[in-house]
Amino acid sequence: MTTSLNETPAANRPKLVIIGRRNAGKSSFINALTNQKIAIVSEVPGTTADPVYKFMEILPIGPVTIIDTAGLDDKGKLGKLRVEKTNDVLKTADFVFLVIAADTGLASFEKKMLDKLIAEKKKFCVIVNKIDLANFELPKKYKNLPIFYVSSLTGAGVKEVKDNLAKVFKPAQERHIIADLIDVEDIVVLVIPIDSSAPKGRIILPQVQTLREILDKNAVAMVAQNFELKYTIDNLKKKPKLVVTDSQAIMKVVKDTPKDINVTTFSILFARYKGDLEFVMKGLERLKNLQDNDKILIIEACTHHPMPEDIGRVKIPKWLIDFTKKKLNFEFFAGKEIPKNLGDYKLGIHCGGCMLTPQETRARMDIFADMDLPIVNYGIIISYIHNAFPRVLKPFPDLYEKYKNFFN
Ligand SMILES: Nc1nc2c(ncn2[C@@H]2O[C@H](COP(=O)(O)OP(=O)(O)OP(=O)(O)O)[C@@H](O)[C@H]2O)c(=O)[nH]1
Ligand SMILES: [Mg+2]
Repeated sequence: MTTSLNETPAANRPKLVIIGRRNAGKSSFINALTNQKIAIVSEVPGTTADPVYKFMEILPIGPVTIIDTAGLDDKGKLGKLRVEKTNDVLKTADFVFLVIAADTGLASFEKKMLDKLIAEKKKFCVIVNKIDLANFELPKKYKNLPIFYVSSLTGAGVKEVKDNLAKVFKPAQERHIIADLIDVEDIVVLVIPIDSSAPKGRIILPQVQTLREILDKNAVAMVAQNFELKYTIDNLKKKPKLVVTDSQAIMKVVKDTPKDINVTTFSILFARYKGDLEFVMKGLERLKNLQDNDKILIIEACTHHPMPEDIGRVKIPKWLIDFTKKKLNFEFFAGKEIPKNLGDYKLGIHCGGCMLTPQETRARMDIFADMDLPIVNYGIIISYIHNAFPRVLKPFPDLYEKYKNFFN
C-alpha cells in the first residue's frame, strides 16, 4: 500500500474492515461500496486470500482505508493462516462490517462473531447481503444493532450504507499531537537534525503532522537543526512555549534550552497521541534489572535498508550496553506481523511506528501486554538513557506529577 504525497497518510485514516464467512459476498460488498472492481469476486469459497486495502473518501467521515479479508470460516492449513491474518487485521480495525448472506443466514459461526464484536466493544454494523436471494431478519436479541440490508449484486441498499455510515461510525474522539499544549501566537521550536538518516529532500511524516497542527492552531513554528537551537532561542524576542526535538538530538537540546522553557520529543508527542505513552514508559523499569545474556528484541514496523549508523541496529544497542554495563543479545524484527513467540525476550524496543494508526499501535502493544513483555520505543529509551526524563514530561503536568519519582 503506497500513499502519494497529496493523500492523507495511512496512519491518519480510520480502518474499516469487512469480515464474514467465505462466499458471504464480502468482496462484492467492498466493490459495491466503492463502486469499483477492486477485489476479486467468485462463487469459489476462499477467493480472497490476503487482505485487500482500498483508500476511499466517505463523507462526512473523510478519508478511510477499507479492507476486504479472507473468510473467517476458512479451513485446512492455509485456511488457518488466512484466518489468523484476518484476525490480526480485525484487531487493528476502527470499524467492522460483518457480512452475513441472507440465504445462509445466522448460523452458530455468525452468532459467535456477533457476540465477540459486542464483547470486545468493537464499533461495527451488520450487512445482510444477497437480499435478492432470500428474506432474512436478525433475531430480536440483536435488534438494536446497526444493520443494513443490501444486495451487492443489484446495488440495492448500498446507498443507505454510505448515507448512514457516519451515524454508526463516529471516529474516535479527536486526539491531539500538540494542539492542546499551545495557544494562538505561541512560538514552538522544532529541532530537526538533517543528518545521514534523514530522508533525501524532505522531512518525515511526524514532523509534517506536528507542523500542520501548529499552523491549524494559529501558532508559530520555528524549525532549526540542533546546532542552531541556541542561536534560534537567543534571537527570539518572545520565549518559546515549547521546544520539540528529534529524540536523537535530546542531549544537546536539553543542554541548550534554558530551564524555564519546556522541552519534549516527537516520540513522546506521538506516543501520547497514539495512546501508549504510559505503557512504554512503564517498560523502562525493565532497564533497571537487565542481566548478562538477556535477549532483547528490536522491532520496526516498516522494512528499510539498515544504514551504517542505524538507530535500531547500531546506536540503541550500543547506548543500552553502555548504560546497563551488561552483555546483552539483540535480535531484530521488521515487518507487519509481530512474532508470536516472545517468551525468550526480556525487553522489546519498538520503532516510533510513524506509519501505524493509533488502533494498530494499540493492537501491537496488546500483544506485548498479553505476553508480559515490557516494551519501550526508540525515542523514549533514548531520552531515558540520556537522562532527559522527567524533564521531557514537564509539558504534561499530570504525567509529570505521576512519574517524576519513577525516574530517580
Ligand atoms: N445473488 C447474489 N449473489 C451475490 C451477492 N453478493 C455476492 N454474490 C455472489 O456470491 C459469491 C461470493 O461472492 P464474493 O464477493 O466473492 O464473496 P466473499 O465473501 O468475498 O468470498 P471469499 O473471498 O471466498 O471469502 C459470488 O458468486 C458473487 O457473485 C448478492 O448480493 N446477491
Ligand atoms: Mg472475497
